[in-house]
Amino acid sequence: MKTIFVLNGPNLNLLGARQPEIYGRETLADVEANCRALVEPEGYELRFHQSNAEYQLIDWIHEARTTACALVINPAAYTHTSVAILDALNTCEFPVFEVHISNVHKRESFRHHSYVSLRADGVIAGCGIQGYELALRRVMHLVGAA
Ligand code: CA2
Repeated sequence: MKTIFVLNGPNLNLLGARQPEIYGRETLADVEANCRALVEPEGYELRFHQSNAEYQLIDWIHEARTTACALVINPAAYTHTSVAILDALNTCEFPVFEVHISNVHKRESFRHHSYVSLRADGVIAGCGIQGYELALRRVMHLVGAA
């Protein structure tokens, strides 16, 4: 069975609880349920995680390196700061997609630069939580039957 990792960075555990005008009212549990409903009937295994710790995200990327066929990541604020996450992603040979719930390019200038985009095969921003499903559809198209 092919495994897809979906990783979420700091503060995304608060999704739905704060700033609904930017991030919407749905929770991270809703995001996970939507992702599962999309990929599991197609026969893929989904590993869905969130952490506020940079090292934990890196450890999951390392685990994905040897077990996964693709990875979708919303690195949250680490998008704009983390060379360490970029370095970890650069060790992965499978498709990597970067997702942002908000349109980072419509926001503060410090959100316009992404280290992760230097590795990502595709970037989806500003499509709300639907961006995760869009990324997963692209992943399934690329990696083929589970
Ligand atoms: O738009 C996105 O998905 C972001 O990755 C979200 C990050 C932000 O730093 C990026 O620039 C863009 C912030 C995640 C914080 O999530 C919250 C969700 C609800 C309430 C408070 C924070």
